[in-house]
Amino acid sequence: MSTTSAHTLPTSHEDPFGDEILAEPAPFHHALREAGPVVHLDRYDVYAMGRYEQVHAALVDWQRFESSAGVGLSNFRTQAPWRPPSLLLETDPPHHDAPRHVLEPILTPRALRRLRDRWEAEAEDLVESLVARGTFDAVTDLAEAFPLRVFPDAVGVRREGRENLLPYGDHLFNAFGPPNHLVERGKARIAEVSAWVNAQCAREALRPGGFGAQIWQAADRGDITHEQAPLIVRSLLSAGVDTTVLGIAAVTHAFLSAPDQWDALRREPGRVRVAFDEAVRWASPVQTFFRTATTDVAVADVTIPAGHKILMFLGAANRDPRRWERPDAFDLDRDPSGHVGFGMGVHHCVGQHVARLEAACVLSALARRVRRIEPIGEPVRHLNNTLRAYASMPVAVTPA
Ligand code: HEM
Ligand code: OVM
Repeated sequence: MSTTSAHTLPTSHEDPFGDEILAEPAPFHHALREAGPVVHLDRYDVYAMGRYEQVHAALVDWQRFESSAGVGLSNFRTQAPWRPPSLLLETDPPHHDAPRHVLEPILTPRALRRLRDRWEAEAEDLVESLVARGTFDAVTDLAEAFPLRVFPDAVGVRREGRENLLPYGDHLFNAFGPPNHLVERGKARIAEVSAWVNAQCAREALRPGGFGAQIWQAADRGDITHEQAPLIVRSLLSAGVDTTVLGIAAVTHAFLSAPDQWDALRREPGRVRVAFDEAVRWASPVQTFFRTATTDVAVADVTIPAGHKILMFLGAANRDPRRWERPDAFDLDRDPSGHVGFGMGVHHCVGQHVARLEAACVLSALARRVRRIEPIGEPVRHLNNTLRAYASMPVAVTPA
């Protein structure tokens, strides 16, 4: 990184969406934070933030850092979005308010209590079968298997076709980045995959009582329109699967790399919740999101010109040594609250209690039944423009 243009605005020629940085982002994150509070990425003519202070400040300032021009590289004001924009992620107040107020009460910890017993039983069942096998793939057999068992049921989506959910999310999160080979890779199947996802958002497709049906009931009450309801269901199917898969993969990876922390969790299983939040800080399954400057914005001693995109590196902020002591350590004794892995401000993750409950069920079952969990091969990453994703993570477990 160099300081070529104005002497206060460092420039980087790197491509953060190139295979090398996606596979191992830490060195780039370090360079970005060290270069300054704001860095110009000349390859895309966007501004980037990697320090906690500026990322946090931008996330809570929706008036100057808008989402309604899209939270990917492409600007919706000049380029047509690949799908109708999300009524949550890709809007700002006041349009954001009604969808948000509808979704929030459906996903509170209190509202999720009725799911708890079933999800715990499913986790026990899955973990029991994995312990009986002794070796398995922690990505496909655990991190993907559990959410795919419980989450579509909770939304109220039928069984047939669920294999479309992961490819849909993979493409959606790739599409927040530049139109590179990762986006091309998803294009072949996306028409068919999207058609299935969109069809599941219709009232007739959703089982009574699930999150999806509750969204339609909110439309009947007049809290949102009947035109908005299917798009809000689509948000659950968009944001609710790959993210939790990668959250569970991340916490598993964290314990593989810090076996003493596994022993600590087994001694005090009440720490499953802090373990998951610390893993979300440590790994940041959602690595980046963009905003767009609504006006010229002064950040530190740099001015970001109106209309420009700003790339916020959640993963870099979550390991900023200015904010975190020993940021690279996965440490159950730390207080991870305040991390930006679920975002911050008006768009902060509305599904985080769903993610936490899923992870708590899986981790509790593992902590009860597994004395040791060890890698039997290197974890293999799956490249995605936005997600810190894995293809496989071979492990062996010793029963408790
Ligand atoms: C928003 C991460 C799980 C639904 C967000 C944002 C982040 C995030 C970073 C903020 C986006 C922004 O500021 O532009 C994660 C992670 C998860 C997770 C790391 C799992 C570990 C879920 C689940 C659901 C969900 C399970 C659904 C049940 C949403 C929705 C939004 C959102 C709808 C948009 C909220 C809004 O704009 O008001 N998530 N998420 N997420 N998340 Fe999550
Ligand atoms: C949505 C949506 C899609 C992707 C991610 C997300 C992390 C939300 O369709 O609302 O939040």
